[in-house]
Amino acid sequence: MRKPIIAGNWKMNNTIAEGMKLVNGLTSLVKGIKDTEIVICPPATALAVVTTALHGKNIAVGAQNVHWEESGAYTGEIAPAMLAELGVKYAIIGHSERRQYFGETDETVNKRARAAHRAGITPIICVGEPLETREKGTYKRYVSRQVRLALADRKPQCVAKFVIAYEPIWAIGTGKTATFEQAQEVCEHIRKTIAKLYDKKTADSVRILYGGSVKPETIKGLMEKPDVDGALVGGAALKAKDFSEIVKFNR
Ligand code: G2H
Repeated sequence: MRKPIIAGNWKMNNTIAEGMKLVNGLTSLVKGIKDTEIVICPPATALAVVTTALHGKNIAVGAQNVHWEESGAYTGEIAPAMLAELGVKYAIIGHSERRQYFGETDETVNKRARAAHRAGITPIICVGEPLETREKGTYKRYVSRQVRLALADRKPQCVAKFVIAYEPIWAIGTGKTATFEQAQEVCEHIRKTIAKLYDKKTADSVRILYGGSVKPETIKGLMEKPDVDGALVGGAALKAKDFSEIVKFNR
């Protein structure tokens, strides 16, 4: 049985004051929920304050990126141990916005995931195809290649703990959610890819999320699909009420 995860990606939104307002609202709205893992990923500036505020609560904190080296001359980057020290439990890695605007590659995604795992941080590895690949019909091949390169040289016991988020680029922030069937098709394909690379047991352990314009109205249909284990939520994670409704998809 895979425990569902609902993760909120705040992207470059919320000052500490704004973020804390959201956290306080959310904490009371999701109080007592234990059957779903709740994660919020604030910008780096708010991580210290938010992890302190959520200590011992049922909401875990994730970072939006992590560097692969332990320390050194990497201006602007944050090392895994620095995040772990704060109590950060997850790190989003390879989001399409990082791939598109900040030169993230499959190779750096692989290195970041490895470094995060070593520091006890669960990577949430993002994959997903652009519109033209979807239209050409080669999206499954595109996504399985991203998965293969992200996981290259990792042992099955590590991979079993990873989280993969399928976020078709054409559905991100556009209001166009993939249909439930489209999400299931690719999430199932990702699981089959992992089974081929490793084994069925590993593939059955990995949690696969869908991301791209997830809203309170769409979460239930997505979660009914057998290979969708949760969601990575952007826009709707910025409102405590919307995000809490997504978290409570099974209520
Ligand atoms: C996809 C998603 C969160 P949104 O980027 O990672 O954002 O829900 O706004 O499409």
